Amino acid sequence: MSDFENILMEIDGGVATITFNRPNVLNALSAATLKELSRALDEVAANADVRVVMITGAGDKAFIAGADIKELAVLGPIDGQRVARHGQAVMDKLEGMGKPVIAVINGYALGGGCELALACHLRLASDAAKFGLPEINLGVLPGHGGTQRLARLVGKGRALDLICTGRHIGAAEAKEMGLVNDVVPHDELMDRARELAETLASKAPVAMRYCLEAVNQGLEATLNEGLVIESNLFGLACATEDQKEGMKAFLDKRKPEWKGR
Ligand code: CO8
Repeated sequence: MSDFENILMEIDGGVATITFNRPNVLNALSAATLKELSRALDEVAANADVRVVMITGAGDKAFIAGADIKELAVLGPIDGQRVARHGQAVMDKLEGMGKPVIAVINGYALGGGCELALACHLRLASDAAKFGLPEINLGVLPGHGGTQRLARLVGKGRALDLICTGRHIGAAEAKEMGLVNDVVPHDELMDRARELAETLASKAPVAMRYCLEAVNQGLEATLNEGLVIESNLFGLACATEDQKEGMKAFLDKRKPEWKGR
């Protein structure tokens, strides 16, 4: 197991759980934390036993309350751009890792924490969670993909509302605008997240990767280009042993046994 200082990583039955573990600063994303996350993502991407990743925050109060403001406060323009690009690259790695990542949002998801949740494929929130992109209150703007991913997820008008006012919203409003997939009672969050992760882990892994790719790449393309991406991936899926197994299992009226090939 890896030697992380700012995160915890646990792998259990096909599900890797990465927990941001700096509760005394509400799990603020320091540069060191971001580097560890990047390393953890490389490890789970390379581990064929891991089918699904859950990301959450330690303690009862925060998922991640943003980038570490102590570090941001001393940035000049060159480093500001470099640090933003690095954070964006880590979010891209998360989004493109080929395995579904669930943000399990147990409290404040602000600034870079909200941006990290936006890079995840699914977002499950506690009813105590709070969301926001308050960077405008610090004299800056979101720098880890928030201006782009939030607008794509909830639409331009709603994204500009949150980005330009910096206001915090509760879980119910986040659900209503499509920022999160579902909201559950705080005490049930981890159990419900685990159930969702196990459901995803029971699916055909290669087809799962293609689903993520088709949606992610297609959203950046024209409809026609997206449909070509989809049909090409569909063709590739038809070349897998899992396609033969999935359809044979249906016809045999039994559960499929995926090989991930
Ligand atoms: N960075 C560093 N420390 C933090 C952060 C943070 N983002 N958030 C909380 N903390 C620390 C507090 O300073 C405090 O430390 P201490 O006990 O030493 O005083 C501790 O965590 C507990 O916080 P509070 O006492 O403030 O707790 P409250 O319950 O009173 O308030 C809040 C909770 C509302 C979440 C409040 O802490 C808050 O507003 N935090 C900052 C939220 C924020 O502005 N986040 C956005 C940061 S900017 C960002 O994320 C940019 C991302 C893109 C970067 C691009 C790179 C260049």
